[in-house]
Amino acid sequence: MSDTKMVSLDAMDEQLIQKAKQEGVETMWDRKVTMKAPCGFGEKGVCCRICAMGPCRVSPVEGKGAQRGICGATADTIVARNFARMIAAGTAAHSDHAREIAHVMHLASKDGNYTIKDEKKLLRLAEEWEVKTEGKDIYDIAHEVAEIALNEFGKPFGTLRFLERAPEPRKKIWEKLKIKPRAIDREIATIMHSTHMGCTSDAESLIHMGMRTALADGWGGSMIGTEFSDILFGTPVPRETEANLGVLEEKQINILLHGHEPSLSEMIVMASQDPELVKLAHEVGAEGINLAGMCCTGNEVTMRHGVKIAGNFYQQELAVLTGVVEAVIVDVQCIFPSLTPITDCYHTKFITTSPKAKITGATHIEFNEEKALESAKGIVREAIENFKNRKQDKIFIPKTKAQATVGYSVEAVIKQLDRVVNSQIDPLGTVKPLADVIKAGVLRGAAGIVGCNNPKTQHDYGHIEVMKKLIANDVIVVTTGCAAQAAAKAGLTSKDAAKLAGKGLQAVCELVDIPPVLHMGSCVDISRIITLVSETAKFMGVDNCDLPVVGVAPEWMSEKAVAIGNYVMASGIDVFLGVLPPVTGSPEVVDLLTNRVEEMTGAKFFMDEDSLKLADMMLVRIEEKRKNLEKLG
Ligand code: SF4
Ligand code: WCC
Ligand code: FE2
Repeated sequence: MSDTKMVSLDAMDEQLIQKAKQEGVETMWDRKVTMKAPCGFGEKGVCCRICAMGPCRVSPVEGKGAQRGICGATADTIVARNFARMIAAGTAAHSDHAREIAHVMHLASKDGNYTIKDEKKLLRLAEEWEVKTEGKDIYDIAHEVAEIALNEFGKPFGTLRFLERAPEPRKKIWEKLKIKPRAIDREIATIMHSTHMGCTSDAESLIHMGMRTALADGWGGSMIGTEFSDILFGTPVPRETEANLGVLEEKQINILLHGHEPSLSEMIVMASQDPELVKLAHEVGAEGINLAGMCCTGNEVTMRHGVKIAGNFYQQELAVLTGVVEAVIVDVQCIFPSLTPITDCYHTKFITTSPKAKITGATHIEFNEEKALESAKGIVREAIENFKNRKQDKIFIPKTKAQATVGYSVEAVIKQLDRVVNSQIDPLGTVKPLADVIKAGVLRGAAGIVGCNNPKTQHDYGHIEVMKKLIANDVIVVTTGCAAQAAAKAGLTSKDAAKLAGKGLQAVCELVDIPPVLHMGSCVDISRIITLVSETAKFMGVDNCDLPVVGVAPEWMSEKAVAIGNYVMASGIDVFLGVLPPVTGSPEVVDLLTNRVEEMTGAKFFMDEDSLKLADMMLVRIEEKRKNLEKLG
């Protein structure tokens, strides 16, 4: 058995893991032990399964073992191809999510389940995309804008529309490097083509192409995902909530929302408030219906409704172990197939809803967007009817939970900043106050801390330690995804956490009335961070790479994170990784990513498995950027 002390920062996780052992239930930790050390070839990225002459695994060490695959591919080629394919897969995931949301907007109608919640944001976007709005019904505008977005996936000519939002020097860099993404699907297809057996073998070219595809995620799919979700479901504003498994309620129907697309979770939120279903919940002996979120769908509904956060990626099995979850409702991405055997050990229903993510042994209730609320009600009803099946002797809800303030969209951040603007002198609604405190050095810089959990590190340790170190050094933190949930659980997204910040950041938190770590949403909402950085750069008349800003993924695990890392880097922001990507088998690829890309994009990757060292490297880099910024005046 693994040393459970290594498992998590949170003692509560360990209590549940002990419970699993006592009840003979297998968790990811048991499987991690069975798995032993990861395959060395795979870990270094030097195994190729691209054609049936192989699989070929080449030696990362010169002179030892096979140096080339059967076709002659070198370690550099194999590593770069595998890496590029990770980017393509990640981009596909975020972008297909966005496509669904755009379809939902195309469906939206005044009397339908899906309506337009943020008309102003829709009108702004319509103007940006030159859609005529005068005298037109808001839904006609929505449909037209949605159709344009849907065309971004497959248009035959031109490059993506949202690229125009970048600072001018950034656009020039992309132009020069020829990495302005064309249609989103096209960039994904191009990678799949170029990495096919016998196509591109040049590592640099693959990294290049990878950047273009990744940019199709950040400035394409992810940005569409965020913008359209805001228009449909409302742009988040600050609100209070709670986080960690202690939010589960013994006397209520607990529904765990896990996955990514708000089109499903929004409807479940509505269904859970349906008077008939609330009545039914009382009839089965429960005091109410308690929704709790996990991973990004959890972030989406906490940002817009304050739905409580059950936990992050690595807690999905632990939530079921409490014995009080009536249903785990999932759509796509980051869902463990082990939720089938683990829910079988309890009364919990495991309900899949998307044809894109059917899971063996789960109950599949397909979510139908055309009859969204009806579908959602059916799903909630299943959960309610399952309440009677709880096994009383298997119930254990840890007490732990923390207060959190969430909901920091870019609009919300700017609104907070307005508090310190003297409107007689300066206009409201700009990033000027942020630019001012950065220039003055009150804030040394900003960090976007994002990404998953990974059993290669202690649960949440990387997230929390890096955040604490940065805020103590007057670096403001913005966060999304499972990193944001880690922060919420640790109390870092509460305003109270300002006491852990350095003097400068503390003063900013007080004046602007914000926590030192801002929860900005789900993984696609990293586009919010990119937008905020770009707006600040534009305001200061510089490029993103000139700002003392870093991107960090201390515990990443998914292909989506690889796409994110690459678009953040290609957008001019340094990326710090706490888990090594499978590239170390190629000195050429490592050199490209951690060194040579800087000449191209003004940013590069830093990698170190020691989070604290990583944080030190960030602080050094931030100060370097500050010096250069001063020179720029
Ligand atoms: Fe081996 Fe080349 Fe085929 Fe890859 S593409 S499996 S290296 S022969
Ligand atoms: Ni985004 Fe990572 Fe969480 Fe999944 S939900 S686990 S990709 S950070
Ligand atoms: Fe996510």
